[in-house]
Formats: sequence, structure tokens, C-alpha cells
Amino acid sequence: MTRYSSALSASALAVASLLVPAAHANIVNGGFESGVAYGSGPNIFSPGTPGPWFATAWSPDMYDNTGADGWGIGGIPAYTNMFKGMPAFQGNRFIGFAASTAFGGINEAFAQTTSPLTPGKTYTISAHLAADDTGNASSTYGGPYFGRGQVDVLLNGNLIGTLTQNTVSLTWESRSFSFVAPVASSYTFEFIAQLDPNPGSGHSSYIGLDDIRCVPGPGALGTLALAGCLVARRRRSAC
Ligand SMILES: [Ca+2]
Repeated sequence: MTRYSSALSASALAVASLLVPAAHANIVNGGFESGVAYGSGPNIFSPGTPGPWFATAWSPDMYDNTGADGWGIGGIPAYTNMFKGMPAFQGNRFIGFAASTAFGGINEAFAQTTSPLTPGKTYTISAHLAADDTGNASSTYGGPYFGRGQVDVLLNGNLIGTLTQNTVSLTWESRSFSFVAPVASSYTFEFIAQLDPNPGSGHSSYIGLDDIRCVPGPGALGTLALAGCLVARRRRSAC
């Protein structure tokens, strides 16, 4: 195989990996569309995380635009209608969770143990985030929430990346980062709500998450950069 055809094949592979990123997904039910959330009606004191997700701190809330098993399109009444009118990014359901300075500090969190990763291989975590920073919920519930927080992602207890804060209110925005899988006997991803990182922002934050994915590869931007690099090599440019 000539260097020219080798580069072409590698480019084709890179592009192909862009087109079928979900074929080897490790996180399942990342859109929260399946499984029982509450079973007997939504409750702010119970975690609304459907399997194989499980709550690891406090009680993340399930929103279900249909109202079938979660907080409907009217939002959470006790939180002065948090996320009222907010459609899920994908399907009907998404998770909402809080980071608050109240009660000595709250960082709601949830996790999932996945199928094994390949140690040394690069993966990309992606998700869609939204923030209700309109000041909903009284101090009784850790509010008011005026911040646009972030989400730290831990793998087996170690921070591997942060899904960074939204730029505008009540709007789904895509976030992602890549990491290299460590050697481990099992793999548990945990998503932890964080305060708004900007000083003077109002700090306490209530965040929506939907369409969480973990796929092999450096991510769309990284893959495009790789493909561009290979094309550049064809043209004898340094890369
Ligand atoms: Ca969803």
C-alpha cells in the first residue's frame, strides 16, 4: 500500500467513525427514555433516576414532558415550576439536578456502571445541558437558583472532565470532552452538579442533562482535525 492510499484509507476510517459513533456506545439509557423513574408519581424527595442509572447524592429529578413518569411540562410546582415549558432535548425525558450553597453545600449526582472500556483507548463523553437560572425555588429547597452551573464527570472516583456551563438560559447546548480509559476491573461514570464558576453569578445552579453518550474516539472535532491532518500529509505539509 502506498503512503497515498494509506492516508486515504485512514481518512475514510476517520470519517466512517464520525458517521457511526453510537455503534459501540458504553453508556446506556443516556437519554433517560426507558425504565422506571418514580413508579408511583414524581417526588422531590426520591431520586428519579431510571436504571441502570442510580443516584449517588441527594435526589436528581426526572422530567417527563408527557407527565407519564416524572415532572410534566409544567415543571416542579414545589420549585416554583422549575424548567416549566422545557422540552427534553431527546425524546420526552431528561434529568434535572442541583448544586447549591444551601445546607452546607449540595451537589446532586448520579452514576452508571458500564460495560468494560478498553484501557489506553480514547473515548469521548458528550451530553446536552440546559440551565434554569431564572431564580426558581425558595431557600427551603436550596434556591433561589440564579447560576448556570457545570457538571463534573468522574470515572471510578477520578475527575476525567467537565461539561462546561451554558451560555444562555433554558436552552440545550452540546458539551463534550475526551479521555483515555484507565486499567480497571469495572467502570463507573458519575455526573456531579457544580455551582456556577463565575464569581458574583448567583452560584447556586439547577441543571438539565440529556442524551449522555460515551463513544470510542477523540470526538467529532478531534476526528475532523485528524482527517484534516491526514489530508495535509497528502499534500506534504507538516502535521
Ligand atoms: Ca431524553
